[in-house]
Amino acid sequence: MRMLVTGGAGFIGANFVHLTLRTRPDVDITVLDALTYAGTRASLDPVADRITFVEGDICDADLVDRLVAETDLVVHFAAESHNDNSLADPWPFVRTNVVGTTTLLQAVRTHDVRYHHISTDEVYGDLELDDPARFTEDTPYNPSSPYSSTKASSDLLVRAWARSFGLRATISNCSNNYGPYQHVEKFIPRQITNVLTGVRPRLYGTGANVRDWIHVDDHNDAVWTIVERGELGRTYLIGADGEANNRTVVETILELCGKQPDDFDFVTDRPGHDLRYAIDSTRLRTELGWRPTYSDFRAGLTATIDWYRTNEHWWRPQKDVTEAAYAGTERVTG
Ligand code: NAD
Ligand code: TDX
Repeated sequence: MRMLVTGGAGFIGANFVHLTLRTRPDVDITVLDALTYAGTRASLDPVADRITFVEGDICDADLVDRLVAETDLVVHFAAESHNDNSLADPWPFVRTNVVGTTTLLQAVRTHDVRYHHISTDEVYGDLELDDPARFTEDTPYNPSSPYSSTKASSDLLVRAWARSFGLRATISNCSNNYGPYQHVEKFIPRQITNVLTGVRPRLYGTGANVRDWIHVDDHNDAVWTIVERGELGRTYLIGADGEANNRTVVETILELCGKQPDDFDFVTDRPGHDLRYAIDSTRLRTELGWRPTYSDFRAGLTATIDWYRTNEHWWRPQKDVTEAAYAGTERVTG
């Protein structure tokens, strides 16, 4: 089978390529990635001779049409993915997440290719900290940020193409991922690399916000489950029951790195900061029989810290420029 992976030089897409080569070595993989600040070929170095890499933009309709014509399956990861960046400048988010997805959908429609759309739980907005509810496939869309609203838009475009044009598509909405090859702008790698470089971790607001953490390999294993056994036209939520507040995550990273658990700073809160995400993945588990394998968040974090410790050459080039951008908006508050 031939597969086109968009955004395969980014965090989740690169891990998806690695997992696929380990578990489905017969799949013929082409990666399409624009190599924005968030993508690097270094994430694919270990498998460079086993895939075809195309540097290009998902908004380039001619290129996308040519690549889609030559494939059996598209798994679409490419996106602008960071909420803080979307608050500073929403335009790249509208372009890549909305126009880019539409460009892919048109090509997939023309060539009648199976399509899987990668999305986020953030399309559902947020939950109160003390609300026992979790998101399900029936939760109404209510995105908060430019990032999540462009992801919600892209999901709705997929649903429309499936209904109006019979697109053979599935959608997954996953919770917060962690693991190797994640850009240091994101919460967990930022705090790990801060500690590794002698800088205090930085918690937005009070650190009470809750995220539902899943190891990236569990996310990608669920994606394969949906691609292989999911019902066309359907949405599946992916989550591993990994709720934790940000302060607890930082304290755990500090402890696992041998530091004092209160060795962090509170900084300016993110505008519109979503309080809590929580996924109910019952549909995926009962209908498709999927289960996560990384049930121990501490163990997953320990392995991730080890990865960043031994792969400084991978993250070092991103670190200073990322921190310089944060320094422009962040103030220590406590
Ligand atoms: P990332 O920012 O690490 O990677 C995105 C990749 O897309 C990069 O390699 C970048 O170069 C590429 N890209 C960006 N614009 C492009 C364009 N116009 N054309 C071609 N390539 C382009 O993102 P990620 O964290 O790996 O997220 C991947 C997908 O998973 C996204 O769709 C995101 O919304 C979704 N998602 C992420 C999480 C998470 O916790 N990170 C959770 C749920 C869903
Ligand atoms: O330095 C920080 N301090 C901090 O307290 C950073 C970078 C973040 N945070 C907080 C904000 C969030 O509550 O940590 C939490 C996680 O932040 P991010 O890593 O920016 O993730 P989030 O905004 O939750 O979105 C992520 O999960 C859903 C991904 O970036 C999205 O692509 C995905 O859709």
